[in-house]
Amino acid sequence: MSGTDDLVTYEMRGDVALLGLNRPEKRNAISDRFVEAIHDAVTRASSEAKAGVIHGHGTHFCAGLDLSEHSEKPLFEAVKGSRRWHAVFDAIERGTIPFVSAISGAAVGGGFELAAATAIRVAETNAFFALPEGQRGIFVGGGGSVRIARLIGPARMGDMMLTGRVLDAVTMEAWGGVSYVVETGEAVDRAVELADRMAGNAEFTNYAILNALPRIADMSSEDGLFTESMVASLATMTPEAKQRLKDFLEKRAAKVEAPGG
Ligand code: 1HE
Repeated sequence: MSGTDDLVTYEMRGDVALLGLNRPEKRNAISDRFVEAIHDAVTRASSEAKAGVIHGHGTHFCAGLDLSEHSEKPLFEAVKGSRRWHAVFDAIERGTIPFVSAISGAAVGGGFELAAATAIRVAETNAFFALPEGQRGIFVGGGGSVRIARLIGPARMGDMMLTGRVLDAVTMEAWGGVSYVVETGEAVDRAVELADRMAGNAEFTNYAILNALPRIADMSSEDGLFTESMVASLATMTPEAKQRLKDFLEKRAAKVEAPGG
């Protein structure tokens, strides 16, 4: 693990890999070395687990870019650093297994960008979200202009960056930036529960959800519908789909239950 494994703890819970950002004394601020540790852990999880959860040790999820390193960087090094974040976060967003983020405390700047790369965000009531790049004189560089803008809309993202406003978990849920709000101390358990549910899906379907949906969103309607037909047909061809459909038809698979049912 290239000497970086202490920065991200790794544990398996059944089929789910639990990745813990482990630099609490710096509020899990992401240094260059930390990006590589995240990469190593994501690569390991992608080969060993069926789903993953990312959480932060200490009281905060992640304070974003390590500003102490960034201030020293020459221009081209900063560009390469940002591109490395893109590659690592892309492996989270469009890899082979789905990830869930469990957010407590700050999800700020690059911390919010990291959470935005996961398929689902679970936030505790104490969580807060900000994009203080305007105040710091920098710009998002970890994929936020694409991922966060798509989650909450470019106008709201611009509002956060321009004004430095800080949103609580409930407001961020209303804005579409998180999917679940839970009590303090409960995010990891809920995230593992959701990841476990995803781990029970057909692997190819999970892969198609992660990889086809964002690409189809980038396409024209015509191209998107065509691509959808191709992906849908491929999914149906897998032995796993054939078995699961047979199980349903022979009444061995769970039905869809009405909420509260
Ligand atoms: C850091 C960082 C950091 C904390 N880089 N060292 N991100 C920010 O602008 C957020 C800056 N951080 C904060 O606003 C606060 O630290 C928190 C709200 C996250 C947490 O507050 P608190 O009171 O719990 O902790 P603290 O006392 O502020 O910080 C503890 C230590 O962590 C302290 O160092 P110490 O040596 O004085 O103990 C802080 O300096 C250090 N620390 N955050 C470096 N970010 C790919 S582009 C992405 C662009 C961005 O991410 S911009 C947003 C950057």
